[in-house]
Amino acid sequence: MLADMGVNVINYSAGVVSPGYSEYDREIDRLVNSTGITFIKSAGNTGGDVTSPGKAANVITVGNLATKDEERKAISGPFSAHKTSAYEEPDYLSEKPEVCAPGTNVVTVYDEKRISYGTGTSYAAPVVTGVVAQMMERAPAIVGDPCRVKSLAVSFCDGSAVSEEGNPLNGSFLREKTGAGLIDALQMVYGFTHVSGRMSKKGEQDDFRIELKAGQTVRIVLAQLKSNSRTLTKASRADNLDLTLTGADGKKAASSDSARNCVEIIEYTAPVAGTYTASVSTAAIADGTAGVPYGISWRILG
Ligand SMILES: [Ca+2]
Ligand SMILES: [Ca+2]
Repeated sequence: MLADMGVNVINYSAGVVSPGYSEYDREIDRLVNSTGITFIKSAGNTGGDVTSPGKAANVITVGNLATKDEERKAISGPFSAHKTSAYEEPDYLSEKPEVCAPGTNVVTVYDEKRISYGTGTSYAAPVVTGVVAQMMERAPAIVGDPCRVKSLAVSFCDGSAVSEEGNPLNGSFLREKTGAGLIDALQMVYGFTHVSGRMSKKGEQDDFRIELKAGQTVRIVLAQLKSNSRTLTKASRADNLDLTLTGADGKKAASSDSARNCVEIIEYTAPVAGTYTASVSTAAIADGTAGVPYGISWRILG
């Protein structure tokens, strides 16, 4: 119904604690897959389990970074996840949250007479939703394409802005508590290439050529959808696409090949100039899946 009204992006700052991959997560995965709406969800304020539907593979889940102190003064980075920001997910589901935003001591209008301050992922998620809405204005081709939106949103993140303490990597460049890091809207001014595709069988591969000069660093982000309606368990994971970068010499330069994450990220500095090839490959696909949509984006960092 919202899709019929022309809604392109939904912010959802709510949720419930539920074990595993719940019916709620599954329903929102189905909604994103069938409508193309981008669904942005607060991770939850449990300090532990991510709330549903934040465990859904197809949503962008947002954590809260402690960017202000108790006196509401700005502090400098690297920032930690706020102690209430939820980050735990079952080990057969995609790493959550994918991105973070400031959500600590955020100034809000309380009522007609009062200004107040709020803390929680509910404050962080709308920051990302706002950035995504601006992205859609700037690049209308990504409207209705939640994979490309997620790929770009993750690419806009600054991983060095978050603290590594108690926050281990869980897949290349995705941290347990803060995902790809702090979303940075200013990154939108940089040149991005973004493409959509669809994989329909195991062993299939799509190649994208990237010209690099010696010393240039490229960041490549692949985001895939869960495109079927089955439930997810340890024994029945989402379909699995992986990302590889091959050098001009035909040798593998870098790869990101998590079996569970729906986002793969490569950051690579070219030792020599040449044509590199980013490849999206299909590691696993369930019987009866019509096709797994994906979005890939890349940009030269410097
Ligand atoms: Ca996590
Ligand atoms: Ca993968």
